[in-house]
Amino acid sequence: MVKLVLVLGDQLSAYLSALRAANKAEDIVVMAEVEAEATYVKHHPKKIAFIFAAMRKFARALEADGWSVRYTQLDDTQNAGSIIGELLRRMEETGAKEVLATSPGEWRLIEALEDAPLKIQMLEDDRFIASLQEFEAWAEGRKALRMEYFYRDMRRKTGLLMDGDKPVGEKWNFDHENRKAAPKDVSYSGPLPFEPDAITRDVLALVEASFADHFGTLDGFNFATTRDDALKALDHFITHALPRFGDFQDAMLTENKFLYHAVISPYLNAGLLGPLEICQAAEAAYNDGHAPINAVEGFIRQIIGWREYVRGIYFLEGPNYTSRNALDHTRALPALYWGGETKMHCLSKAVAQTREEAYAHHIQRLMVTGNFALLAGIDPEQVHQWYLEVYADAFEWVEAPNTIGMSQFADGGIIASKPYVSSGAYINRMSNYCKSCAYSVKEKTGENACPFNLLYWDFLIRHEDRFANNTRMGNMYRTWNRMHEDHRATVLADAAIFLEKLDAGEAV
Ligand code: FAD
Ligand code: DLZ
Ligand code: SF4
Repeated sequence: MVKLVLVLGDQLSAYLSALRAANKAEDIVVMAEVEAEATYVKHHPKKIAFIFAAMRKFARALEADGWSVRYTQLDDTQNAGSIIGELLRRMEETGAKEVLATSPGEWRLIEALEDAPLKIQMLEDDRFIASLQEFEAWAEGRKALRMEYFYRDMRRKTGLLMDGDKPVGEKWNFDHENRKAAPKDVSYSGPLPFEPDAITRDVLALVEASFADHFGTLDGFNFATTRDDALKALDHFITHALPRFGDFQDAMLTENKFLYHAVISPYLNAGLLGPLEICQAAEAAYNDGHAPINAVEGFIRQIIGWREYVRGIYFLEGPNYTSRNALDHTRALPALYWGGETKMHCLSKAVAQTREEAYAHHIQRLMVTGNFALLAGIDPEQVHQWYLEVYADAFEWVEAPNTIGMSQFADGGIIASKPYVSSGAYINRMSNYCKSCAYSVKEKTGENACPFNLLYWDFLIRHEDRFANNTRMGNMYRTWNRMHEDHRATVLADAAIFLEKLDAGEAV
């Protein structure tokens, strides 16, 4: 009996479980560009264009491989507007009675498929190193779910950078070597750009016409949209950037959006690349003497460690994870996140590049936009929606734990053992942003003082009951307590003035 095989926009892998379970000779692949997926949050136009162009090319590749594909473009007159609607329409059209699907990466869509009046066989998404059952078993009975221990298991499981049962280089983690301040000159010119072909140009025109009110520009769209091109982008990174990836992993520069980062997360998360092949390419660069251990270990840890770990947490914690708000933060997301005027140079730069590229690297996300949101007490659900909208690599299973957990501490400390907060001093050490800022990073109080300096203490004092006894934060409170009483009162008063201005919509 004919079945429909659902392939979603982030399931563009030839070895997808739903395709593996299907019968190429008789089953029908269903792919659909739909309004509902593009607008349930207002995704960045570059993200939508990337997904639609990659979907169209993947559908062609499947056809060339002998599959029968029913593909719906956004502007097709029959388009039902949602994934479920499209499945129902194609069932009626083809007489198929059953759907084969690979489990989506978001509870919203999993629940919609489960609730739909359809017979669905939902298969595990096994494009990961660890299965969800494996993660659950690892988490079972542990007091704290620390990434580092999970990561070591993934090293053992994959054999990556292993010398028998010992880690290569005699250490599991070389992170302490990966915190160099921003370099003066960057020898890498950034990710490999791809000129849009005819299919991509059609998509760009469609997205421009359909989602003009979404934050972000389509100008300069140059993402890879096929597996072959994504492989080229990976190779370019491994050859030209990986050797210095570790050293400058946490650095930020006003003039450089990418530093030595890979910019492969959209390709990996959409399924054009797989996690193991990426790590094996990096490991080969180490074995060939092309890249040092601190770079290769650091890079592999992000993929088989952090990426797998956050996915495990997202599915372990269940559908309500995105509405957690352990710190009771309620402030509305300020206009500066949408490009509204701000005098804070670091934020203005991080948001501007997000608008231009649908990309910011990890430290910009964590220590600039994320840090500010946390210090200012912004509602974590609004912060989460922002991250989900604006980045080309954002799918909820990976975005939400990074935002709600790692960045906003809204899960109460499942992912982060202490909140990732810092004053301006950290940003100044790791970047050259402060040199061009209207505020002074050296000033601790007054109108000119860097707002991160004010809000840092305001945050710690607001949440003293919760954090004062955290062993990793004791130093911060001891520093505060050593300050003169008058100074402390001025810091808190100035922070309150800053937040009032922020709430009043002033360009702070
Ligand atoms: P590189 O720095 O070159 O790292 C290589 C790869 O490691 C990445 O491509 C990515 O696949 C993986 N990786 C690195 N850090 C993480 C991490 N913390 N979690 C998962 N994978 C990681 N990553 C996403 O893929 N999608 C998201 O929606 C997302 N949202 C984030 C939100 C916040 C608030 C924060 C702090 C981080 C978020 N990250 C997210 C993690 C990280 O910032 C991005 O993976 C990274 O910036 C992607 O750029 P890159 O390919 O140049 O990464
Ligand atoms: C993100 C996205 C967008 C913008 N559009 C589509 C689409 O039109 N059709 C589709 O199948 N998938 C799309 N996606 C990806 C889905 O939203 C994604 O599969 C879920 O959020 C689960 O990760
Ligand atoms: Fe950002 Fe403060 Fe530095 Fe300005 S002075 S760039 S606000 S950290």
